[in-house]
Amino acid sequence: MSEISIESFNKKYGIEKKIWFSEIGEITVVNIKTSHCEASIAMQGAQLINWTPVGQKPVIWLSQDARLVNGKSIRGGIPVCWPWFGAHDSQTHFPAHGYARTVQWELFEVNENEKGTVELGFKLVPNQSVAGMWPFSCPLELRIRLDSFLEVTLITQNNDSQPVKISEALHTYFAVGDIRKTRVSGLDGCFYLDKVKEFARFQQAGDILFTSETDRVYLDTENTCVIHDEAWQRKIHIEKQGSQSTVVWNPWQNKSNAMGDMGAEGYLSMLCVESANAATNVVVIEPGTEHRLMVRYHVT
Ligand code: TA6
Repeated sequence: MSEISIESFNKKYGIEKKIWFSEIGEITVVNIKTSHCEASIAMQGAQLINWTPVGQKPVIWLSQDARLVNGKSIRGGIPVCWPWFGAHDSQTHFPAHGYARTVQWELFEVNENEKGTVELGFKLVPNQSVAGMWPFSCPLELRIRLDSFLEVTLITQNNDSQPVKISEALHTYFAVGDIRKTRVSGLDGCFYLDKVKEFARFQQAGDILFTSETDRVYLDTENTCVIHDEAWQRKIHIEKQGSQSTVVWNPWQNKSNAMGDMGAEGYLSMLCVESANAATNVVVIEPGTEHRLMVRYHVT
């Protein structure tokens, strides 16, 4: 539960039947319903956990067994991996994918434009419990634009006196009808590190098909990707800016069943295509400047 009560959230930002706040488990969630879409965003991690354009099936996947518990990562949605992606490069006891997704954020802006696009602004609340992991002055902001498209921008500001190095990802879980009838185009010819094969380096040939655990960091690519969701007769388009890496992940059956929060056979209905700066694609942010990672999703 965030410090501010639901009542005060609703008083400050609630728009009758358009924006309201609720509690799921221990987590405060802001809900939005417009003429274009429905969405929900957890205040912990500013983690979008639902985006469903009008007339579409949900585009973002949330595990049926997701645990909405304070301080624990939520399985699904768009986890913000920051200020590092994956395991910390020297402190093995630091949380995987950084700490931004498991701490409280503050909603500081809600706007609706003349076309009915709703934009929300969240900022990471400085938190003494993580200061030891990240001793830099780097305010973090997430901006979400909701329409028949979904746009998410992660903004890192370096207010420090020295350059700061980060790795990051918008670790998006997409909902698909059947992973076995799904493929991803857009990465043909790109080189990737294969986590399933001790991070050995390979080159992608053609579209990515899914027949077993898949966990790859595609490097040096700003390409737009498309998820061909054949079972649900749709394509999910993934455009990005400020991201040099694309991570593609499906845990497949054994790992999915072992994770405890993927739901029964959860792997069959999801696919992560993450817009990132990971591995050798780390980002150095000079003092007084900012770095933006932006993604834009739409369905045809
Ligand atoms: O992005 C892929 C990955 O790094 C996988 O290796 C797997 O660990 C996944 O993220 C989920 O990580 P999480 O910490 O959310 O369980």
